[in-house]
Amino acid sequence: MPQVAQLVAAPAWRTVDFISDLHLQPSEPQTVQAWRDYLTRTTADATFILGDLFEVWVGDDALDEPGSFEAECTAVLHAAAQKRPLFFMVGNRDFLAGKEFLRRSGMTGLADPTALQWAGPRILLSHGDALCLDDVEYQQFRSLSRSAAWRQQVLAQPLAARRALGKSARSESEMRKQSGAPYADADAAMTATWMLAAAAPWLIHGHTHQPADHALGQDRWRIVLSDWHIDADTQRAEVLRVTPEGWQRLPPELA
Ligand SMILES: [Mn+2]
Repeated sequence: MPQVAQLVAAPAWRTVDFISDLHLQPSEPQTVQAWRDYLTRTTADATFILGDLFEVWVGDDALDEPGSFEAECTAVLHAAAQKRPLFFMVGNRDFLAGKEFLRRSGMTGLADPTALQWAGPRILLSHGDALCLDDVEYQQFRSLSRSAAWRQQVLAQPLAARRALGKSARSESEMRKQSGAPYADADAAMTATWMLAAAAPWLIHGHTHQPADHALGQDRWRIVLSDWHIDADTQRAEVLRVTPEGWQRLPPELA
C-alpha cells in the first residue's frame, strides 16, 4: 500500500473536473483541439488531470525544442492555469514528466494516490495502473521505471534516442492492443485496501479505458474516467464533473 498524500480543496470550490487518458499526440489533432477548447472554456473551479495526458513523454528537455508538440501543449496548460488551478498526476505513459514541466505549465503535481478533501465525500485519486495487479509484466516494469536510477539512466540518453525509444514502446503497445489481449482491471481487494487506508468512500481513476460507475456498497464508489479518442471511429471523450450534489459525465464541449 503506497502512502496516501492529502490535498485540501479551497473552500470556495463547488465544481471540480477530472480528466485522464487523453494520450495527446500530434497524429490525433481533433483530440488535441477538443482538449484545448475544453481547458479554454471550462467554468470549473479546478481541473484535475489524472495521468496519460500525453501518449508519451520523453523528458522535460523536449520543452526546449522550438515548436515541439510538448512545448505547444504546455503553453495551453499555462494559459489555462492562469484562470483556475490545474493539478497533474503522471500516468504510465507520461511518468517522465518532471518538475520543469510542472513549472512551465503552471500545474501542481500530485502524488499517486492522493486523497482530496473538499465539500463532499473524501475522494481518493489515482491514475489506476498501480491497482491493475493482474498485469504482472507491467507491474514489474512499473517498479523498475519509477526508481531514481532508472530515470537517471534514461534521461542521460540524447533526446533523439529517447524519442525513438518512445516510438518503439508505442508500436509495441499498439501491437498488443490489436492482438486482443484482455486489459487488466483494478484489483477489487487492493482497491478496497486503498480506499479504507485513505478513509475515502470514492475512488476516481483512469488508465483502464473502461469508463463506468462501480457501486461498491455502503455508498462507496469506484468511478472510472473515460479516455479521449476523438480521431478514432469510436469517438469518445468525457469530463467527469463533481459538485456537492454528485457527479456527471459531460461531453467536453458542454463542460
Ligand atoms: Mn494509463
